[in-house]
Amino acid sequence: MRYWSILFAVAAVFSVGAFVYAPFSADWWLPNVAGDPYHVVSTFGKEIDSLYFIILGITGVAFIGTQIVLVWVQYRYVDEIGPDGKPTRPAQYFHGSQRLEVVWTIIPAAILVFLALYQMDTWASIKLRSATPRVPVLAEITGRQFQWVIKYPGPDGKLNTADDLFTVSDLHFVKNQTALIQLKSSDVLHSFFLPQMRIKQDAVPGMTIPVWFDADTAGHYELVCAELCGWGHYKMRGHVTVHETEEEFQKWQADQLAEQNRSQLSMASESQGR
Ligand SMILES: [Cu+2]
Repeated sequence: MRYWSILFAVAAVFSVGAFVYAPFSADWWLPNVAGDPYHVVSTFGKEIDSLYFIILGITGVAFIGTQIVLVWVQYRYVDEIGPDGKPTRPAQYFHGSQRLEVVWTIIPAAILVFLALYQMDTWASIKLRSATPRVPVLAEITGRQFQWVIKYPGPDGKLNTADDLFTVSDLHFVKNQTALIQLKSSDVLHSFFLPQMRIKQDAVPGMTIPVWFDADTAGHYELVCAELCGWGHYKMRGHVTVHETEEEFQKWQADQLAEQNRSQLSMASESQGR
């Protein structure tokens, strides 16, 4: 039945078409700034994206090639019954082709080695502890089922003091400043994911992992968990606010601290009243 190969061809044409069309349609493409869809906000975002495009190009060529072969094989070797009621082309069994296997092992291996070497500098500059920028820690972020507990050092700049500010899944930092966080997990594996800043880092129980990023455009972005961490995984969607100026950030922090103290006071007086 050649109908099946036609059906597969339609699916292949549709998916190849979507693949080719996606880069030209902002809504389908990588997450960036609202109203400026092709602008990467973080300093190393461009580097990450160019690596992504190289991998996408290679896998795209392989994808289109395999789709063509898939449809052609289905069409060419369709099961046909002759007028005598027997298959016109009986099945043949063979033990495979060693040459073909060598070729399709060596080519992907060579591509993987190339990618591994090519991305090394980018990885080293973003992920290695030795490359951690020497800036004050913005916050300690602890993933837990199912929220991001964010602890800011407060006005004294030191963590674990009386003026620490706590927020839940609400991350704030300042435009054009390197934000350095200490990432932790208090239960299972989570993955700290800032799609617009091209940052993804696992939060591992028992470890404190430095993570840094920046943004050249003030605004609102997303913080999500990219690790399926339990039934409430979807709830770990948080908000990121990039402030235009340091003053604006300080003001936000002061307001939040006042609010935090007020609610603590009211909780204390409530418990005394009982
Ligand atoms: Cu999670």
